[in-house]
Amino acid sequence: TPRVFSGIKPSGGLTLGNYLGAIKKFVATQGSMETIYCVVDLHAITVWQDPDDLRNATREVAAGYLASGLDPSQSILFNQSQVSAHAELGWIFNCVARVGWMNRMTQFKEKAGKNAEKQSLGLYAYPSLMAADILLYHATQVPVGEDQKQHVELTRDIAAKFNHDYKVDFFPQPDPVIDGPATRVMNLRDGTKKMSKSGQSDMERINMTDDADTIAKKFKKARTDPEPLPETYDGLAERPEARNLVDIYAALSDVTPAEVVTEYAGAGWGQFKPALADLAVSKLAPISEEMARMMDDPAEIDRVLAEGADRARAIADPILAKTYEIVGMVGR
Ligand code: AQP
Repeated sequence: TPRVFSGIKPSGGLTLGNYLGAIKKFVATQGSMETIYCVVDLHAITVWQDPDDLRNATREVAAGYLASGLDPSQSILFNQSQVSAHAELGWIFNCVARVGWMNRMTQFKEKAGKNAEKQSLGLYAYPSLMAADILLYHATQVPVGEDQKQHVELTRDIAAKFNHDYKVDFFPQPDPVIDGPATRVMNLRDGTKKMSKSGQSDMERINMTDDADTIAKKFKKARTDPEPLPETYDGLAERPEARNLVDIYAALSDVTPAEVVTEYAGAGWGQFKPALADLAVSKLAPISEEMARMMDDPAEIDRVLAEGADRARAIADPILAKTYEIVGMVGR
């Protein structure tokens, strides 16, 4: 059976983007394939994280996975730093990947802005650690949001160069799995930017822990244009904010965006936004209540993560050992 790997950075609280673009799909994949899901704490520290906030966010992301339906008896769930093979293979891939490849990564450019010189070296090298996360398990399916597509493609390049340089057929070529209506959930205040955990204003994102009133307020204040909903989905092509809200509605209700447009053709925002808020609350409230319950017992979350890490290590350690042997490291 194909192996699936994906991860989420504990760089803040989970957003609706993380839920629709990642977690919901992780849960849907579970059962049909071998699934490994990670809280990638080593990635989080590529930008400054207060240690207490990092601990809290790591548990919150784990609770988000579990409360959304991830079952630790069906999937391996752990945090990255507990399996040291990630950092070790990441180093080897730093020596395989080329500086020119990293220079083409659009996420680094977006995150660094004009301040590239002031960023951590880790933020720049992030994609080669991500390649290690995936290839350490010989995973071939990587469910991600649209923003991570380029990094999965780089993972393929790293695997191919490693195999070529060492004349082996060891690392497989993983595929990004990007489908459904919400592969790129946009910022509620600016439809040209994606919704992020670490965006400046809280009003631009829905957090998975937001209460019903906050969710309603954020959708009410979400930027839109004055036009009502069009008759067809094509009518949203030049209306990024409007399209985003329709896409979110579709993803939350498991229908296509075209079906949403048909249902609400000609409706104004005064009608659509409250309907969207009600839908979001009905889907998110049970999850956030369960997350809150779990966060009251952090020791139980830590226990699940430690057990997952044991199972992850059982797969990762032999692959790392073989990699060291291929590279020519003397070991036991
Ligand atoms: N807006 C989004 N729409 C769809 N999918 C998204 N993902 C993130 N934002 C959206 C997907 O969630 C998974 C985990 O992402 P991550 O936490 O590893 O990193 P990120 O993509 O950098 O997420 P954020 O929320 O933007 O975090 P910050 O602000 O800290 O950088 C990935 O599969 C991602 O595609």
